[in-house]
Amino acid sequence: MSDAPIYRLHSYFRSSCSWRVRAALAFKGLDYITVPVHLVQGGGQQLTPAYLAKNPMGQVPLLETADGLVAQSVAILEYLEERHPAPSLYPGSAFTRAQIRQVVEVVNSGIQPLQNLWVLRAIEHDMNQGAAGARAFAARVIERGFKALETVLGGTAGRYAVGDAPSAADLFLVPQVQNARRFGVPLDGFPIIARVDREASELEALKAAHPDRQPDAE
Ligand SMILES: N[C@@H](CCC(=O)N[C@@H](CS)C(=O)NCC(=O)O)C(=O)O
Repeated sequence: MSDAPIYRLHSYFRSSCSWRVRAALAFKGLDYITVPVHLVQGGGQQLTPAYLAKNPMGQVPLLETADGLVAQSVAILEYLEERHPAPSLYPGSAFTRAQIRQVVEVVNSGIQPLQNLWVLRAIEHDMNQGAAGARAFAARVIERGFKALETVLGGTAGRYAVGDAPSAADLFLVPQVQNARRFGVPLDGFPIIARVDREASELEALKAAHPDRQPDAE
């Protein structure tokens, strides 16, 4: 590894999607510079014209690479995997890797987008459901997704979300469980999710990427 970090990550400490990418960078031993993007202050720095020019979705994470900008955590993880294959975030056979991607997508497409900040703001303000209504919706979305995820993990989990090796699946699961806690979703009904979360949370990469350990943490 060269002395100067080759990556700059636009990140918000509390963002579960940024946590995924921070963990992937740490897992692969890649140094990077954090560029904080405050999602709340001043109406949200992700919505400034300067940031939208970089990521028209107005979201973090966003990775600046020597090749150019990459947004979307799944795309970023796969880019990092191709650039730095070892240690792999998608270990195992073609089928195992498909299982990893299945868990990733349950979180990435099936749960997180429905409890994203702008969605909850729309429910709270535009649909006049108030903060409590938005929180209740987020909790409902997570609970619904976790019911499915619990069943999926019943078929895939070993020590980690898929088998006995850590993978991208764990990097998506742990931050989503943190979201569940934030929105008051009890894990009692999801013993496999809770067990995998406990195990995977011990991974150094996920610990280093934890929201509380970020330079922009409040
Ligand atoms: N599918 C995208 C989702 C990114 C995303 O939803 N980011 C959230 C934080 S976790 C965000 O920036 N939200 C800002 C907003 O909703 O205004 C990814 O995986 O990177």
